[in-house]
Amino acid sequence: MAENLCLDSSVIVDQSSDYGGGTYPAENAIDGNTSTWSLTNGGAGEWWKVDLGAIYEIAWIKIVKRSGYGTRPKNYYIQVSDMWDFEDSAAVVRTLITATDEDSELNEYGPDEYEDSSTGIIKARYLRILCHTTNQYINLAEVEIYAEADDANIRLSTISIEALRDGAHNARLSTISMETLRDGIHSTRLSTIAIEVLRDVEAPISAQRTSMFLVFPNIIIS
Ligand SMILES: [Ca+2]
Repeated sequence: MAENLCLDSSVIVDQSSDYGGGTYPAENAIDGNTSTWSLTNGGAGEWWKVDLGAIYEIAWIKIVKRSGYGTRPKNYYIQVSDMWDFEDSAAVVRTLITATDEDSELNEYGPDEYEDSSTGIIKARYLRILCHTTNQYINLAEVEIYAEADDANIRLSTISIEALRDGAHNARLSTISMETLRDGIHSTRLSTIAIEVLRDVEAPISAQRTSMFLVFPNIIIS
């Protein structure tokens, strides 16, 4: 299981305003305790944001709202950026989720979860929850962010090689199949590679050496 990046001591958070004069700071959303929560005022465009300290390939975001207050907020974006100042015109902001009144699933008591699809990997250092309607409080028990497993987590689980020889020295058919099993964040991803090599048996092969290099990049096949 990957670690929740937000629990790292170097992570910085901020929020647009502090309800109750700082009684419920932004840090309460990353203290690993769902019974403590951050809380903004209910003004216009309230936000909560986090600086992970480095760029990560984000795979899974989980937002746990305060128990009993699943509609705080209920109309919001989850956005990532490569700049801390999301308001900067030069910032590249990517909206992952737009939660609206009509989106009952995201507006229930949660947790709200977002998982990256295999069509693209989110690379970001900064994440923001931004209300897109007024009179919305942001009341977060916990925000959890998990990164993609690194390449070391690609495990070659099965290698089978079948070589059939015809007579004394003619290689005929070789089959190499491999299964790679990737332990993802909370799912198992499986890919299979099969290679067949068919050789002409008419021409005797006096000596045969085959070298094969297989390079496994960040394979993710759902
Ligand atoms: Ca908390």
